[in-house]
Amino acid sequence: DYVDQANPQSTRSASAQPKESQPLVAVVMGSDSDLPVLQPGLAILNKFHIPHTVRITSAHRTPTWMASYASAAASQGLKCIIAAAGGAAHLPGMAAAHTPLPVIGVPVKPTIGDGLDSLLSICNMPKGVPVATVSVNNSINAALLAVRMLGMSDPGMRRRYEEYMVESEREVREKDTRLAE
Ligand code: RP5
Repeated sequence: DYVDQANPQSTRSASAQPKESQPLVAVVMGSDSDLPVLQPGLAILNKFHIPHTVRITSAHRTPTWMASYASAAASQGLKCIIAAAGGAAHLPGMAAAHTPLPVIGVPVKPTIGDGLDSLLSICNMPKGVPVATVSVNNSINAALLAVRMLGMSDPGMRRRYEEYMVESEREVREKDTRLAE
């Protein structure tokens, strides 16, 4: 569920996931302004039927909540965290500091600039605290990386990923064929 931290009582679904599913992936963001960037990644998680939860856990505006959420994530049964933030993008790194789970960082392009600041803020972590960082606004790759991680212990998931690869290749080959005609 998507929970607006300014109004936690008002919950609306951003992912259309069945309520009864145990979330395996947490998708967290620094602000609800990041949500549009995350929607393509959420579509990937839905395509692979991955139960997930979507939350706002700002490293700056809700630091205590962010730390408690990341600290509890592993014991909640989550398997990985996708964390998106822009500008002074501290959320992915701070989440990684509070959890042993793999954290995938999505740099969000800020209003000013091309997003290089977000990218470097997320990937330039000190040794010992890794964040797997995708390119600016690339929530699709973040979600696909999460699928690959889950596929390590879920043969069905890995099979669906292999089917996705075949499907992707077929799409490109069809485009190539049309161009060559
Ligand atoms: C970051 O600041 C958020 O991740 C967002 O990308 C950026 C701007 O937030 P808003 O001012 O739009 O809420 O913490």
